[in-house]
Amino acid sequence: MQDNGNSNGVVNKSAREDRFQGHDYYNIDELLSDDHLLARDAVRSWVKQEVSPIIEDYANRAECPKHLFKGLGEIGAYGPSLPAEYGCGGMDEISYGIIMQELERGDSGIRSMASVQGSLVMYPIYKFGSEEQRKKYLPKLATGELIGCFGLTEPDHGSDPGGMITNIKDDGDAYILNGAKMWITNSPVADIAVVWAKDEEGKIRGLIVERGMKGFTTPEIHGKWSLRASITGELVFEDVRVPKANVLPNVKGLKGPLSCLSKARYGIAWGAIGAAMDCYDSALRYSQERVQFGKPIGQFQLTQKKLAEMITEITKAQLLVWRLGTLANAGKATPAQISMAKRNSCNIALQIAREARQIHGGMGITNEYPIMRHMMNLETVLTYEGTHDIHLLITGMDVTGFNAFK
Ligand code: TGC
Ligand code: FAD
Repeated sequence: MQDNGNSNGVVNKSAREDRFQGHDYYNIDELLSDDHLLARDAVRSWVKQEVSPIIEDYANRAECPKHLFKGLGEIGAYGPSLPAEYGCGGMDEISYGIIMQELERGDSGIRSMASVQGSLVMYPIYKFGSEEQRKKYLPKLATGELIGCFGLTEPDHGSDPGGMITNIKDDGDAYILNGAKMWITNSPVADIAVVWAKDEEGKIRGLIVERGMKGFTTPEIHGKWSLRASITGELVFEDVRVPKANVLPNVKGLKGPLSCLSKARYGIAWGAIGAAMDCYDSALRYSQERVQFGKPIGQFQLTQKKLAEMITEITKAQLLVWRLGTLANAGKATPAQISMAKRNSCNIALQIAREARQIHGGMGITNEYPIMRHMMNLETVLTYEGTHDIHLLITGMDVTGFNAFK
């Protein structure tokens, strides 16, 4: 990293430091417990120590910082709200959300590493697995000794996962699995994959597929301009023999994977606000330090408009997810409410990243600042776990009673 000035007169060294400070315009911290604040501070300092110094470099090289998988386990980022008896955090849903927010403040790809493991791998094993499956997998997943991935999307079935063609056929004490999954976070490094496939009756079942099973491969997807520090791949199944003991016994149908998505979308609703806060924080500081026409650019009304709108949207989103968290703690958060928060947080975060980029001028396109990386990441975050438009239609269906998907 350079530490000399650049042609804009901005000192690179200070820009490279993680100078992030939280923003709490409506004293929302007063709504949080000591445990929430402790979790937030612990993860924030971990991100400052472990993520910020390396993330631009890894994103630049399109490489996943795999050494962080263990560290994420150490800070309790995997399944924070799952029960302690399986080695998980035993915390409430607001703590889970805050942890995701702090991780995504660092990088959406780091939050992805945690939310796939916790919400899409550990949660279905906990919720739909047998006691043997829980004991076998959850403690090792909680520490990061095992890495998991979640296979729902297929090359021809993204927004419409119910059309999947990956399938299982009965073969005595095992099922024979065939098909392919696409766009799978962590697949090339995963030890296990929670895979959703149709049985001979056309019912969707969940299976735990282990690396090393014959016919199972996980090719990496290259060429992403988004989530570059997260590793993404395929899952390919060619006559893979999966023991029946690896089938999740307690769910059949699309509601199985979709309820995992609800858990993960909830985390993203919090997480994307973290990325927005980082962009706002950087833009605010830049507007106070960068001088043009003889004064800091923050003195210009158009810059103030951008910053005022950013903090307004961040504050509204913070209140929305806090309320969602209280509903989730009471077991009352509906999938449609989660959809609204996921869509809103991703949308405002992306808008904020774009405005923050403008405030940084030319410097905004460089990796001296986190803005462009967040912006590119957020294009994925807006799309995965249900696209912006799919979530609009979920809300539309909820309020009108008409299903636009059928
Ligand atoms: P539909 O007929 O509406 O529903 C089928 C059954 O599922 C139930 N259900 C849900 N249950 C729990 N949570 C939810 N969010 C649920 N949504 C629906 C529903 O009640 C029904 O139950 P039952 O008992 O009647 O059978 O299904 P549909 O085929 O019409 O599809 C509806 C639609 C489009 C909303 C849904 O399929 C959808 O959400 N599509 C988006 C797909 C998506 O989000 N894929 C994400 C893949 S995973 C991923 O992106 C991970 S990124 C991870 C990272 O790196 O962080
Ligand atoms: P499509 O479904 O083909 O959609 C294309 C466009 O059509 C979108 O704009 C969409 O909104 C629109 N559209 C579709 N249907 C409708 C409709 N009915 N009405 C109006 N518009 C519509 N999946 C996993 O299973 N596991 C993972 O770990 C995972 N990780 C991912 C990581 C990355 C980096 C990415 C990019 C994706 C990941 N996904 C994962 C897949 C992700 O969930 C899908 O990309 C997403 O659900 C959209 O599916 P699609 O890309 O096939 O787009």
